[in-house]
Amino acid sequence: GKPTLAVVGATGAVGSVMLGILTEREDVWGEIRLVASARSAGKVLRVRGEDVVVQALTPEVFDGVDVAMFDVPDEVSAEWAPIAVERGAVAVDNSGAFRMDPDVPLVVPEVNGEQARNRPKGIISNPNCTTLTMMDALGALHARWRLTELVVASYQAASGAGQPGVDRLYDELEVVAGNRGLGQRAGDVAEAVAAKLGDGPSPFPAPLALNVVPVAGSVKDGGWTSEELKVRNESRKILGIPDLRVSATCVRVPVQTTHSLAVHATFAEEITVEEARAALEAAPSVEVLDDLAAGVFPTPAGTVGGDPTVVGRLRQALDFPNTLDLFVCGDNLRKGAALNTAQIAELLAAEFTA
Ligand code: 2RA
Repeated sequence: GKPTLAVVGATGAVGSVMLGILTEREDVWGEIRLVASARSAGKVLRVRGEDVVVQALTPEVFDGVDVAMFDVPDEVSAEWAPIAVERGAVAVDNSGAFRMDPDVPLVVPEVNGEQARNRPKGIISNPNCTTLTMMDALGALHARWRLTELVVASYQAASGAGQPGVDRLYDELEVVAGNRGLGQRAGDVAEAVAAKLGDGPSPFPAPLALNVVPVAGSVKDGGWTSEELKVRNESRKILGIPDLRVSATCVRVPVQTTHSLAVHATFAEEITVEEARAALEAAPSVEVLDDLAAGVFPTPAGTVGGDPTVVGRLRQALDFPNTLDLFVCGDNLRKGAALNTAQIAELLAAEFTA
């Protein structure tokens, strides 16, 4: 029969998108079990046109499960993915808990899908959304010109911080909406937001409305953030280039969903815009929107809700031979999270039914 799937974290921002994706895509699953914290157990969610009651996260919930997807915080995955494996499932984990474990493959099906078969711990990791947003495009270019250096700046959406991030962005936008005097004096937006929202919890370290915040993730050694280190470490692992030179600056912007990246990619061989465009157009999961004179370029608002990685602004870097500059947008909840996880799970489903 068809394999049984468990979706752990079904009620979160990524989980909700996952239920839509499971409903839209070719149905390779038998039973789909929805799992969340005890607080959300008993809720009824729709998947594949049917109502499904959410079950609490317990060891027994994994009995009979073939594939268990996890969209939960790192510490929950660290504890529960191995329990799912003990109960007989393969875990596909979208947290940071296992991504850099040498015994856990870090998989983007279009780039290194074959690595999903080698999973000594029974766990496969899904990359962080910021890395993932550019991987299909960079994988296609790397296959031909060999990537040697990557300098990126990200423009990350509020939903990267989950539903609390989205709620906070809209709460702040309500505070600033209609107040055209704001944004002219240092600190006035922060004061207006604090006056209305008090010390209400924000996942962001500064106001996001009328602002950009050059901090995403947690603070790490040397002044780097966790997001910036993930871009470096995960790009190296996925592309299989252990000595890839990477430098990233990760920035949060007042966008609901879809991360963007300004990418400065250097290759071992000379690359032209025309050849790069052809290679990107040939990549099935990449869409090229690149006709500046005609006003055609990628934006997050024009990308959100779709599956492809959208690239544009292709330029031969004027002062850097072998370097291509480009702008990349990808829905951080879809390809950046739920879609890639679903694609990995489908590779497993194909193995089980083969
Ligand atoms: C963010 N990449 O955008 C993170 C989510 N995993 O905050």
